[in-house]
Amino acid sequence: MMLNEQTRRLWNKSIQECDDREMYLALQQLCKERMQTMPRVQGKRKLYYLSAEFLIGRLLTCNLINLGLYDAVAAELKAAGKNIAFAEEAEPEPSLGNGGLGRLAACFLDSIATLNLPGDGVGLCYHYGLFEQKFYQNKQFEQPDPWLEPKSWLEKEAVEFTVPFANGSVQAELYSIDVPGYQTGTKNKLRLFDLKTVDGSIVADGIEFDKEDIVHNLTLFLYPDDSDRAGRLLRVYQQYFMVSCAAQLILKELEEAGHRAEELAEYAVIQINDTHPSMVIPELIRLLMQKGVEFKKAAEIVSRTCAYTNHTILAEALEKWPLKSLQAVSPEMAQIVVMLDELAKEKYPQKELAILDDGIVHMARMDMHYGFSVNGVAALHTEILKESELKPFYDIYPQKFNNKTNGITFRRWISACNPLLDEFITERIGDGWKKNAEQLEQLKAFNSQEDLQELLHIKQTAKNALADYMKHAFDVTVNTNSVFDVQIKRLHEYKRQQMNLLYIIWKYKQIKAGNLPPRPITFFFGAKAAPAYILAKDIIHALLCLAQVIRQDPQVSPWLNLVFVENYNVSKAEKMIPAADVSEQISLASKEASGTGNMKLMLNGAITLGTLDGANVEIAERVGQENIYLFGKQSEEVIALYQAGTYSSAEYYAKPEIAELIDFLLEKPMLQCGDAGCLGRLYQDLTHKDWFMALPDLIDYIKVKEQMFADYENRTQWAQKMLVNISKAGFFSSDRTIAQYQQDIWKL
Ligand code: 26Q
Repeated sequence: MMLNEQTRRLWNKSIQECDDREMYLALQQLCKERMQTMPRVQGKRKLYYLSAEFLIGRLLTCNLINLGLYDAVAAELKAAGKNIAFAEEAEPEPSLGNGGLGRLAACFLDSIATLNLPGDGVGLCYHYGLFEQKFYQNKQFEQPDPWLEPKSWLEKEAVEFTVPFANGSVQAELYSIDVPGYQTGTKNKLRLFDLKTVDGSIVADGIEFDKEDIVHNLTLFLYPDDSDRAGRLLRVYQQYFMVSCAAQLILKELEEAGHRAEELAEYAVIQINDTHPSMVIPELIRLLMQKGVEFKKAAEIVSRTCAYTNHTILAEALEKWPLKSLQAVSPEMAQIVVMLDELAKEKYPQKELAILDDGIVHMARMDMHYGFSVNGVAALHTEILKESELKPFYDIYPQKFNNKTNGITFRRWISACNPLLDEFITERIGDGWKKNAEQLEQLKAFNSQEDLQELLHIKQTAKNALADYMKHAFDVTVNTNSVFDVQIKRLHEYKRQQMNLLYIIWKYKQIKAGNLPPRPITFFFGAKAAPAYILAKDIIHALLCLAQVIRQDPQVSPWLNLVFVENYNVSKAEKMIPAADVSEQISLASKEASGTGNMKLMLNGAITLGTLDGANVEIAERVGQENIYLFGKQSEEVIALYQAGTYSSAEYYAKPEIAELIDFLLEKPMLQCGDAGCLGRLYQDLTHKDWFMALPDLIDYIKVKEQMFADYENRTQWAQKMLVNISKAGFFSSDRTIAQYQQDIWKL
């Protein structure tokens, strides 16, 4: 009944008379009204999770679940002859993140609220999220992706701040999105700042716009990872705008709660999500000094307030800005950075510990000197930080270092996206696992023939659903009897989609030679490449060309299918993950800080094929050798190879069995589908550079993958592996991660 009231009030229509969009908006309004009257989570100390990205995805389903409304609403719709799925599909996806780091922030918000911890997310309200990916002539093109609508989840707050840039001040407005806890009756908020004078009409062709026109462009776009240098200064403007607003908000709330500026650390804690918000440290100090706090005292207060999370060990991804850039954006803030550097040098004069070195500001170093906690995002990652990447800092501040292995919210990554699996679990062990994920362990006992058949049936149903979606959305046919092998993540050389490409070429050649696999295989890819990342785009091109070669080959196409899903995002992930049989986690060991897709796929009963990298190590520890397929060099060996500098891809190319796979890139079938320039560049890279060492792991990868496809044919044994994976996934709940942040760092 509650929905019918809503559609009457909103549209003066019955449920039956509403179209999908009207239905979606009525449901959104229903949630918003419920959340408006909900109290905020209370506590002494408040967390501010500062992040340039919150990849929240669509909100309707998860909000209905957390508010306890989902079942009632779905039933009401069903009684009216409607399916809630169509309303869900009408929601535009806010793509306010690049990938893992942004999605992690979104999972954390759900868990923070669910654990009843007082904590808000603070970031930017980009008008276009990450670009929309389009394929044309087997290449990626980028389009703006508007997501804001007149009626959205955003609410305007009655707060405005002035941000003082060197060349004039700008005005900021604040929007917020309510974040309800799962069955808590309380909420936190995601606060997103926007520039008042932003103007979408300056966007020209594709995603091109005037990068100098700060007053109109500042919050238009989210920066793609590793983007071009031409627009770099804009990134500094964005970051300073974000942290200046955040710092003003934090001090305002402190004051409103009746506390003094000197008491900041007692009442607030700031989690700095990678170095993107690191300028909050000098900015807070600047504002405290304006309030009369002396510099050293202000630095000490802020150091007890801020904690830093590192998400990468790729040296080229650690942010460094020329001091000149900071000065061009905010001379006052830049001056504080210089003072912080001098203060740190008094105690620690060593070059490798310097914040400012040769005119360059090392953001992570500022976080480590002036934060009270530094954490990595998986056990292996944190060890590597301590032993190599950040070793000089670990030597002087060992007590600051700690690990927080990433996690994912089970509300979205099982309850919302895989309701049949949710039901399978709940029927057997009750619903306690939704609040206490470790209870999933109890599922392991349910391994009768009947249970395992049921599990296989649920997987098959999800595969059928994905196949239906591929048909109506892309007019692509997939064989639902094939193995679904899935690699979904940003396109990066270190993630090694190119190694998967070489496997598929190998398989193609095997089939041509008459060696047929036990059953057909569908290789799914989903990946965006940063617009300026040439080699990543070449890999996409090669995969799309290979897909066409396979499609056009009647001898191979009954056995192989390569499906590259255009514009991979959270909504696509929610469709692909429940349907996956195999989870490709094949990064070069030591390079993937954690990964979180690996956890989502495991939770949904996919078996991991991977290297001992990031959180894969902890997955392997929990499921045991029989329930995961591992291959390739281990991290110590890789690190030693880099140190020695002896790796030569040419030596591997000298092996005929490897050469024939790479050579295929430049043979007639591929050249007929693609661009010789792009394919040639990839060929050159693999044969002369291969910086992320795809070739040394390739033969082992092929061998282990073959074993895995053979094992897949023992369906009950495979289902047993699925069951173990699901039952061991409890550790990877973001509720556990957040409980650890609370216990060791935040102490709210
Ligand atoms: C930096 C400067 C200029 C422009 C863009 C950037 C930029 C933007 C985004 C740099 C990095 C990112 C994103 C990094 C990221 O997503 N890292 C992933 O974080 C996950 C959550 O911890 C881990 O699971 C992944 O292993 C890690 O790659």
